[in-house]
Amino acid sequence: MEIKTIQTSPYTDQVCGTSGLRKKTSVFKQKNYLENFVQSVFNALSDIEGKTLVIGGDGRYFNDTAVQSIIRLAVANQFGRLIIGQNGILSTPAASHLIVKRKAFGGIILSASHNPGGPEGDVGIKFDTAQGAPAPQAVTDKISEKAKMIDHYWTCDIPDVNLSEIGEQLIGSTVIEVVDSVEDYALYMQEIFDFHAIQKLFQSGFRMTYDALNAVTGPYAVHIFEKLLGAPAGTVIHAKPLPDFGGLHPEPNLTYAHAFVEKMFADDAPDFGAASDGDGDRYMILGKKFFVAPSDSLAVLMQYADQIPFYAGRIYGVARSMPTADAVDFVAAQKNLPVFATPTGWKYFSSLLNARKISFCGEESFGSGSFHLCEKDGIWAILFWLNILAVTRKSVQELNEELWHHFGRVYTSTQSYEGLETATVREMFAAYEQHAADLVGTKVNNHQIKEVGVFNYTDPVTQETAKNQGDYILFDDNSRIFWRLSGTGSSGATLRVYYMKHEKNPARLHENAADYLQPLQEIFTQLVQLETYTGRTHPDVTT
Ligand code: VG1
Ligand code: CO
Repeated sequence: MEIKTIQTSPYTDQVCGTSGLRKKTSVFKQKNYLENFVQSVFNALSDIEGKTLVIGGDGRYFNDTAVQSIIRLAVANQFGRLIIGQNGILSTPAASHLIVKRKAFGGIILSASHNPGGPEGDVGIKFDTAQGAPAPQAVTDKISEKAKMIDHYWTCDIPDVNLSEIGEQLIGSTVIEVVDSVEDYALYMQEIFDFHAIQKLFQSGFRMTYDALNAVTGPYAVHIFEKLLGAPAGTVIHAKPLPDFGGLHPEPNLTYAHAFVEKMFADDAPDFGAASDGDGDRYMILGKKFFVAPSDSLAVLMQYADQIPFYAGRIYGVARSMPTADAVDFVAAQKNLPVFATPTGWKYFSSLLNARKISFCGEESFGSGSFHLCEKDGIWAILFWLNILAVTRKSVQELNEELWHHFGRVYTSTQSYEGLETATVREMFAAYEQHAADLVGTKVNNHQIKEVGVFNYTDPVTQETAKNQGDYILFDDNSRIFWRLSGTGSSGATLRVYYMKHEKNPARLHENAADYLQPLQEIFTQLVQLETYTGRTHPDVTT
């Protein structure tokens, strides 16, 4: 087998965002675009020869061609072993687990996660380190640096590898191993949760619907929920991963998964509803006619963590991203455990998880996880809920409302304005920042402003800093507005605005979150002059 050196020239836009490199499919299909980036990843790492690399993706359009290209580059770069999910499929958490279990050097996950797929949609690449964790900033910076100066890559002329059959073959000096995408992950979940208790729950007539949104988690969900846990066939819907996700949006939230949400609010709704995003690292939980806010979900998991034997005696602390409402803080305080607030993006949790400063972490965007692996993990979170439901035999709504009655409810809502002009948004931010300091002590729409600021973060383990992670306004009653630009979009700018307010009045615990937080939304739009700058009066997505 001959290794070929291909001359190339750099693309200027190969810069990683919140979670790897994400671009329009048409951008990824440009000549040498994928190869440039993958070779830059390899160039940024040293000593790859003979090492093991995990490869898989969420099955979206371009997944299969991209996996074959990556195999060629990895063989030419002389990796010792490639572990590839069958048919090129691996969820992000399953890839993370395989990396650690098989002591791989790292992994390449082909996914643009919650961004739509298809020829008009997006493609993405994430690189995970040997800890199965998203590459930290220092590594992604180095990758981008290498991408800026790349002038050649190495590949080889080999036919497409048959990824449908499990087994091993040697190509050049590289072993190509195709593995079952689900098996190892499912075994791991059985180590963590009490499958026997959950089986009994299903035997008692408990009904669940899981929407895999035709994305990566279908095979995982069918195997775990239906086969191992005995939920009736048909519990998992949209189970087949499809290149275009069957037209469904791969981000489960109140806006995009509307049809599923409606099902859960119907009179004959099952007891429990769940869904995951494109690459399986996020989840949405619903009870019968009841939606669980991600920040409340994290609080419930924390409250009942000691019921899961895997975590008994190993509950150290919890972290949430700064924009995530602080419901979990109250649970942690009662348990006398520390809470960390990090910037958006899973990479900021990794050091805390590895140092065992925390056991659990979560984001407002429907991602939660624990030290069981260094990625967020949708199916894990859903199993966690099932385990709690099995042990307590309470309903989803009861579990939530008990916390509200005890600690008060932290109302929260996230609003996204998509497809804005980056320059205009920056101008709008700059104009606001000019007068921001003067706002302290003033009253806007009857809300007294206590503090304004920019969120800067220093990692308590590595001491690395991340600056300008979002703007915030804190009010006298501790309600809060936080806003930042999304780092996962592939065109224009997406503004995300996060509202939260702690309500202790028992008579006001059951309101619609978006309506309840409307006064804060009005303050925000007024203070940044949203309509003047962007022409927008309503967000595209409210969760
Ligand atoms: C979004 C979410 C963030 C999440 C990130 C990656 O980022 O807000 O919480 O970690 O997606 O998720 P942004 O920068 O668009 O707000 V995923 O499921 O792509 O791995
Ligand atoms: Co995802």
